[in-house]
Amino acid sequence: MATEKLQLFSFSTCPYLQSIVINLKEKQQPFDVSYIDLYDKPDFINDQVPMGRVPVLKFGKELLFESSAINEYLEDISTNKLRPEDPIQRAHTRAWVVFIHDSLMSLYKMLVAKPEDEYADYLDILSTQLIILDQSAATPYFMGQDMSLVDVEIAPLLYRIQLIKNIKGPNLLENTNNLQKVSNNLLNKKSVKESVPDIFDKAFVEKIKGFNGHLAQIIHP
Ligand SMILES: N[C@@H](CCC(=O)N[C@@H](CS)C(=O)NCC(=O)O)C(=O)O
Repeated sequence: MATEKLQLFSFSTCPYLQSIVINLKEKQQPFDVSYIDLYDKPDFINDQVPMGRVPVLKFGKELLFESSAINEYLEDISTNKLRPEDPIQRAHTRAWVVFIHDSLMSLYKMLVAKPEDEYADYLDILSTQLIILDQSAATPYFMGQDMSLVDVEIAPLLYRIQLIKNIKGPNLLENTNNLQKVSNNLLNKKSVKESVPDIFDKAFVEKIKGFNGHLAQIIHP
């Protein structure tokens, strides 16, 4: 595993950061997180990272960006593997990661949508994506008996879905079965519980309120 100190840069409610943190915790790899101001990013991010997007992983002279590439890198250097050996299963893993990132984007659009019909459209798109995930999910983990990179990537989505339900927003897993079981299992894991800072739940609600979209009008935090 890495010998140089791993330093992550992102902001506190970033789902892509959360997936890397879960991965590092599962691998019991020490790391530091620096939370940055998205409106005042450090120069090295503006200069070296395409589109200035975080999370970024720095160690020694290296700088990596794109959370799925970072998670794959962590697999490559770790003995505690979460990525399957079989090439077909690996391809499935990568494909589901792309699909999960698309679903996170739908969630984000649902959070920020202002007109009710636009909110309803993204709620619909996300619900469909969750049903597709449910139809492919095994239990207790997404790919079966063992935790995999798909779980690392889907946990931040499931975490947010649970928070939205807790504040009387829509129950997005209502029409799912296996996905609910995967969610219960993952959200009870130490690596997932400890993957966000203490202020996370409050910060996430504040973020929803700050978007001032339709969801902000209907939740009861
Ligand atoms: N596909 C990228 C997405 C990264 C991304 O969208 N990051 C957001 C934070 S969660 C960001 O940096 N937003 C600020 C910006 O685009 O300037 C990944 O997986 O790393």
